[in-house]
Amino acid sequence: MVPGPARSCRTLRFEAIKAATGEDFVARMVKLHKGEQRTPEYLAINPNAQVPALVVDGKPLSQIVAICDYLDRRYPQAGLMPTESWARAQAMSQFLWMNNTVHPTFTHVFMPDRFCDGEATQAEIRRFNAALYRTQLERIQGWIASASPFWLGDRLSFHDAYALTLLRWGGFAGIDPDSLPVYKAYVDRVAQHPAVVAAMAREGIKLSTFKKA
Ligand SMILES: N[C@@H](CCC(=O)N[C@@H](CS)C(=O)NCC(=O)O)C(=O)O
Repeated sequence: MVPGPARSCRTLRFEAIKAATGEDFVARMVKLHKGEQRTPEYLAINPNAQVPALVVDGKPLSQIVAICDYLDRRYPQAGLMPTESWARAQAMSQFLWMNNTVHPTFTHVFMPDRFCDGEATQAEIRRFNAALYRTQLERIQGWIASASPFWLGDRLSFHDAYALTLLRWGGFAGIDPDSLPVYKAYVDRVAQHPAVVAAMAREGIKLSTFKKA
């Protein structure tokens, strides 16, 4: 399996599956800052030149939602998504919004050069999307206000992995996690789960990325 690079807690879902099923995986880091996503070897795995990608029995799969849906169906005993139809649809709706809206907003903050030329315009794209990203984190904070202890209840889910990652990225967007206290308390709780501890240690990342100006 090739879960993608470090820096984003991407191996968390695999650690959760390992804890629940004993199934192991191999993580390979793809260094985006070195352009490794554009090497011929990686493009053969994901022609979109993006991480993450999952390789199962030599066959590649890209897109976070497709990867998680596959993992959930292959390892239902890990309980990473609800099984009841309506609860699953609701959970999928929230998961898709994080993937197709919040994640791309952060991409505009982190890589504005992908969207336009010129430093001034890029700075404006970064500023505008950092403010937008904050409103999106606030919406997630509203969703997890009743999380007990995790997003979907007793068990860790894909949602917890994404929510942790998105708040962590907030620090890179200049968003102080202390200004989202309910969200931060929830992520601090998630970060104590043994699968999360293992994933963060494996990837060598810290929870806090925010630096006061
Ligand atoms: N929709 C994609 C988004 C993946 C994505 O945006 N990946 C970013 C890192 S967070 C990436 O690989 N960027 C590399 C680049 O743009 O060069 C998915 O769900 O997998």
